[in-house]
Amino acid sequence: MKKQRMLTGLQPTGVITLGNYIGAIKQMVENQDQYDSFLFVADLHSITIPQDKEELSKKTRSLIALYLACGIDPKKNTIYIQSENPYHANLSWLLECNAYFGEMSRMHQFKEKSKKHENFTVGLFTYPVLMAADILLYDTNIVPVGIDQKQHVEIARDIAIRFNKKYGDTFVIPEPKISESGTKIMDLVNPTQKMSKSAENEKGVIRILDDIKVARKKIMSATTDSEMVIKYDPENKPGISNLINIYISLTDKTVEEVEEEFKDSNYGTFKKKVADEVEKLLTTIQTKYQEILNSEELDKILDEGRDKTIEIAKIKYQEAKEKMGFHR
Ligand code: ATP
Ligand code: LTN
Repeated sequence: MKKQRMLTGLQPTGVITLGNYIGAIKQMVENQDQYDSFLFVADLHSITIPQDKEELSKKTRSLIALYLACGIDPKKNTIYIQSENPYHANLSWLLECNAYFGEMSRMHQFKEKSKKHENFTVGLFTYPVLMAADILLYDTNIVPVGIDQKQHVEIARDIAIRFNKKYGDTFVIPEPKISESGTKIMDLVNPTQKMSKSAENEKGVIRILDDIKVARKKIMSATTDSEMVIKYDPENKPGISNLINIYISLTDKTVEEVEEEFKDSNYGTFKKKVADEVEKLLTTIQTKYQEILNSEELDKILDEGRDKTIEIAKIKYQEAKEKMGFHR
């Protein structure tokens, strides 16, 4: 039987965080045998917010190396850079003309990010349509993302359903796949905010390439509460619940098992255990990362990914274009 297609992308906006790893990459690694997997770097999305042009390609290469270091197997995944395939932006335009201003205005991410910048770009607004193109070009069935991206996958579904109705069956309707444990990892200093790659306060964010001692320290000084009970209660105990989420995601234990394991422990003991798990993960990834970063293998993987995805995307783009009436 033909495998279903799974696809996701991350933006090269900084060294990935524990949140990105748990929300997106870990799911891709765990499901790479079961699905025909596509994993890319969403560099076109990253320029919706100003980027340093000297840094952009370095960050892109580093992200690809991190994918591999995190356990993404290039034999089981098609790995590519979004901007190397012109059909993403091309299809995006066709879809923009089938997407409404009203629905785009309701996107949470746009509302949040546009508030942070005095003069934001049109690209920040149409961002979800480009994401829809990324997904729909490849007949994607499953899109593993963190909960913050669920709304964007839903808009991709809406656009696909609308397009199919208007012009005839063209696109597969994708499903978001949200990881069960630790759906949203929060900032360690301000646990009511998402842990974000582009966060300003480094103390709240664990980056996969952080120095191990620094990462441990961040966990040990994570904000908690004045009770001394290790109990999962995101509303009243966001700090401890966030650490529980990190711990269950890295150990594959359940919340109940963790509450039982630490029922007689204090926060310090629990934090140490969480720090041990983070240290284990970071050490493994960092060792592999250094080996991969400057290897020629990386370029070979990217060339193959580019050629393969251009071939597939070209056919889908032509089909969409013709259905909309573009032909001689
Ligand atoms: P930025 O700060 O630049 O917006 P980001 O950290 O939000 O970046 P993205 O590149 O936008 O990262 O997201 C990559 C993937 O990681 C997405 O699937 C997103 O849902 C997931 N993700 C991001 N942050 C978290 C988090 N804190 N917890 C769980 N998943 C997350
Ligand atoms: N918007 C996503 C990155 C992204 C993506 C995609 C994820 C761009 N295109 C297609 C899944 C499918 C983000 O910020 N994480």
